[in-house]
Amino acid sequence: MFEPVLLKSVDIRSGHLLSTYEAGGGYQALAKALRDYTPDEVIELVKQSNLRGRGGAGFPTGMKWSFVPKQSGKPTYLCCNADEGEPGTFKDRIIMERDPHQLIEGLAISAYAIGAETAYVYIRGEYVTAIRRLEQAIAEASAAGYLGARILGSAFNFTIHIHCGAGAYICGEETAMLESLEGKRAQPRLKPPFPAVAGLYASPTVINNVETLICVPHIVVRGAEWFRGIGPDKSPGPKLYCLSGQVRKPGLYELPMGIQLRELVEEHAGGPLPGRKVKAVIPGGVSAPVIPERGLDVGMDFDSLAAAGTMLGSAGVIVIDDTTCMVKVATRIVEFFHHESCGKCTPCREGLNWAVKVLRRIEAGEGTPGDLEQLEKLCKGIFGNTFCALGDGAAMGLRAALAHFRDEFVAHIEERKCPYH
Ligand code: L3W
Repeated sequence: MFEPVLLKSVDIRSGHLLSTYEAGGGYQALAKALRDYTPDEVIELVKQSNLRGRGGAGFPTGMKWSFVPKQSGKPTYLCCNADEGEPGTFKDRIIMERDPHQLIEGLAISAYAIGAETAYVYIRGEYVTAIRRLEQAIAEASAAGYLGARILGSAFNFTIHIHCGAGAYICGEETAMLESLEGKRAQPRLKPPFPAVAGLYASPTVINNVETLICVPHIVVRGAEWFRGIGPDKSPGPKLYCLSGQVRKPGLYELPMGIQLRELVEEHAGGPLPGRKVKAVIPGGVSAPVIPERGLDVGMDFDSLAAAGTMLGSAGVIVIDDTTCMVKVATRIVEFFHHESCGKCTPCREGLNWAVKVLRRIEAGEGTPGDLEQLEKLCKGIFGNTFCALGDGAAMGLRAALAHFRDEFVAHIEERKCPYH
């Protein structure tokens, strides 16, 4: 039987308070890390655990930490990406609202490992309750000596600052986030150099997602083998899945990495609404290409989903049933990316604008015979030709919708109307 650890306190009314967190064993991982491990040993432990980043790309966390140069002569920064803007994704919000000390402890241990004395938590501005709760928790943790100077009698000093976003999805892209933190317009930087070498104020900077950071205290307390024992060896650990769309029991679920998508949708989320059938699932936020129902027998982990032509992304699982028009779904998703494009790269800025126009006319029953080929050409022009993953996400999603649900697009063009209306 799988025992949830990341969400174990989120249903407790006082879960956001220090007293509740301490009563459940909170901050013992920080004490253990400072007492028993050198920073390099913490990095080694996280490497051994095979923890991979939960923000979208699944990069090995311990490896990312080990890229930080030891003697750069500059301060090292830790940034927490809490700009949860991916449609269908709400896991980090629940953690920050209901169990913010778990994040603070994860930040403190991670900062100790990489040699950072300062962390910035970049939070989506709309997350008003999460911001307030995290501010309160930082104040409580500072008063109790878990933050500040000489933490728990050690030589480790650590401060956390909160920075609120202002409603731009692009700030979730790590280098745009750094620009925004520096007070500039949030446009992605070219990589390399990667932030681990030259990030915030050109200093070494580690950027990790909220869920990645909260795994760290559990790895310190329970060990790397415990973590690796959950789910696939190359992509292990407890995982938060956000279930939304046309299912009976939408919500946030903690289950092993690698669980079958069909089990997640049909058993845990209760399956489709009465009288309906699942038609398709978007497995990892709208950046992840859609999977038709016949593809649901796939493990929810980075490698299995990549092999299936999609990705785990933020694990925002959006279920689409047989009453929904896929042309409408594709149009809304491309409209979203077009709206959120920062405009820096021409293929993304112009290509998405063009794609939205074509999709809107198909949806309205005014499509023309060459439109699908035009959309495919646009996807080809965008994919791989932009600084960041935003354009790629849009192009991959549109390509998948065209490939799997071509008949619906063709029906709109030939019948000159939406068959669902
Ligand atoms: C040092 C190297 N570091 C790679 C680091 C890199 C980054 C991570 C992954 O995100 C997905 C996509 C979006 N030396 C390195 C290195 N790194 N090689 O590893 O890098 P990469 O380039 O594979 O992916 P990416 O462009 O950072 C693409 C999603 O992430 N996304 C994430 C949003 C996350 C939030 C959130 O956490 N709240 O909003 C944004 O684009 O969907 O799936 O750290 O620096 N040789």
